[in-house]
Amino acid sequence: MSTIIEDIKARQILNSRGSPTIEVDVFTIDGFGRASAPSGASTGRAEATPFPEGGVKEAIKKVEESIAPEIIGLYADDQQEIDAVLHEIDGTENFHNIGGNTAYAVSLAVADAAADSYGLSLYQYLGGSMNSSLPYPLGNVIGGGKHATGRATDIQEFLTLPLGADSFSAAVEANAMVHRKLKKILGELDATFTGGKGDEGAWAPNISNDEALEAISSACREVSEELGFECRVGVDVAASSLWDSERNVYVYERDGVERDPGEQIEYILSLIEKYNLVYVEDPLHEDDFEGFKELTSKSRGCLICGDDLFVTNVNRLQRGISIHAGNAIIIKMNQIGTLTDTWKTTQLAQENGYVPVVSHRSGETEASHIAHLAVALNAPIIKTGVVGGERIAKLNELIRIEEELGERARMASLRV
Ligand code: 2PG
Ligand code: MG
Repeated sequence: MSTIIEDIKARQILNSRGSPTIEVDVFTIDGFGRASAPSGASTGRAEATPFPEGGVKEAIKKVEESIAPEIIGLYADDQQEIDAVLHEIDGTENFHNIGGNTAYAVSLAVADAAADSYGLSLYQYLGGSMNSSLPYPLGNVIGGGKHATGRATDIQEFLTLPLGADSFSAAVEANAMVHRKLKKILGELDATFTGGKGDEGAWAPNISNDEALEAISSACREVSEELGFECRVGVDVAASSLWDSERNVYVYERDGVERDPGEQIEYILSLIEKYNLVYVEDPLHEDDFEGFKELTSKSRGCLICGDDLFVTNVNRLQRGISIHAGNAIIIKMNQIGTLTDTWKTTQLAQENGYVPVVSHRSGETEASHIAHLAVALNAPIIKTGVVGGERIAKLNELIRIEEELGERARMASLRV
């Protein structure tokens, strides 16, 4: 068995929005790995640059001309070395030269090839199979913001979290039921509703934030009663998309309201209380560490999660930890580029009691690596969407992993 890298190929494929992205194949002497990069619509300013100037075509050239000559001949199971080489070739802080998505696809395809060389599943190779746990699926069921258009909700995502489920399969079923029930509820609320969905498969009706919260709360209640376990509600405000930095206000265009930072915190606290929210992501804009700190200290029993705030970056997370800003972090590998960096940030989060939430992007491919990543990293939550082939690919993979783990399968420990 050898993990020596013999060849690496890159090509342009499409993501779920029909936009071009990069896919990378890695061949070792005894194995093969493949990975493709997702892409965001509501991206954080501090994220890795997705592609070099010149886009996907240029990224492919970088793989062929700069990365392949350095990586061929190295061991695919020396992930740290591979990721260090990617940083060295790039030479900037945020993968400005080769692109974070290029780094993502190479780094992950190498791990995929190493796992295959050993005859292991990716989660087994990365995390081992004795201590692995399954994450709770956090599912986007109603949405707007930058993931939809027209008169959809200002808040980007209304999410369901089946906290009481005792298996991953039961949890997935609960989320699908919430999504199905909402079709009927939303049809009654919005006479113009055509069943239209946003980028992640969430319904995109023309309703207010409050109406959306009422609707998802009642769907979750019904499902909880039918299945006999707790199903709770969360939101991703994606507040950077609402923030007007010149006037220092959050603009809720659909709802016709503006809120200054103080009012925004009060508003979020009132939603947490009224709807018993278990999860709030990016309630404030991406540079408001102090606001996150205030909200975290004033809220109880709710995960306050940083996405655009932390961008999976260990330094930004460290800054948050030092002032107790938030208590959860979105882990999107393509925000930071490599597996090693992703692992470091997740470790730091776990050591400091922050809940890591492994997440999809709004533009996804059919690849299911993040399902393996969530299990390997022991992340208590995976955010993947509820319907649509590229979202289902992750959920179905987790159902298979649950089956493969057999008696050892257990849900991650998640205390809110
Ligand atoms: C988010 C994500 C995924 P995007 O804001 O959390 O839901 O969206 O990939 O567009 O950044
Ligand atoms: Mg987000």
